[in-house]
Amino acid sequence: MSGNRTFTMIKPDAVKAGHIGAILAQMNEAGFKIVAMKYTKLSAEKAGEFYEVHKERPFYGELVEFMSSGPIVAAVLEKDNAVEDFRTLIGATNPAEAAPGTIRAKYATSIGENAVHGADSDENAAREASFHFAGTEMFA
Ligand code: 3AN
Repeated sequence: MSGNRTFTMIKPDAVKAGHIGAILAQMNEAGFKIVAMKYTKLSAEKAGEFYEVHKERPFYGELVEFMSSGPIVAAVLEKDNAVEDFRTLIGATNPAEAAPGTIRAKYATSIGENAVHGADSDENAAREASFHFAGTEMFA
């Protein structure tokens, strides 16, 4: 995967609050094209595996519990400079610090329940995309 793709999830809090449509529209309006998408639910085991890199962090248990608490939307998005531009679009991890108009400023409720995930590097975007999607489920 080159530098023009990123991976995202609309998290259980935003799904539960009915924000799937508004969040996808904001991604599209910002120039991101959907390459792959699914509405699914992570088991605790799968969520634990996805967030393996955070295993030693104090919030790991809480994060795994939250991410497996309800359905999510997983997607691969395409745009020039996708990873960095998408991080700008979603805003800071803590919604209190997220720039006005960003997805987290609008829809996140706390640092833990922060509405969306965005991959933080091209390498992680590729890893996370293949965690959720087979090659035959991605459409350039
Ligand atoms: P980001 O999602 O902005 O890349 P990371 O990678 O630091 O942020 O954290 C991954 C996820 O872990 C966040 N999206 C959030 O749900 C959760 N998280 C991060 N920091 C905390 C915290 N202090 N307390 C609870 N959950 C947290």
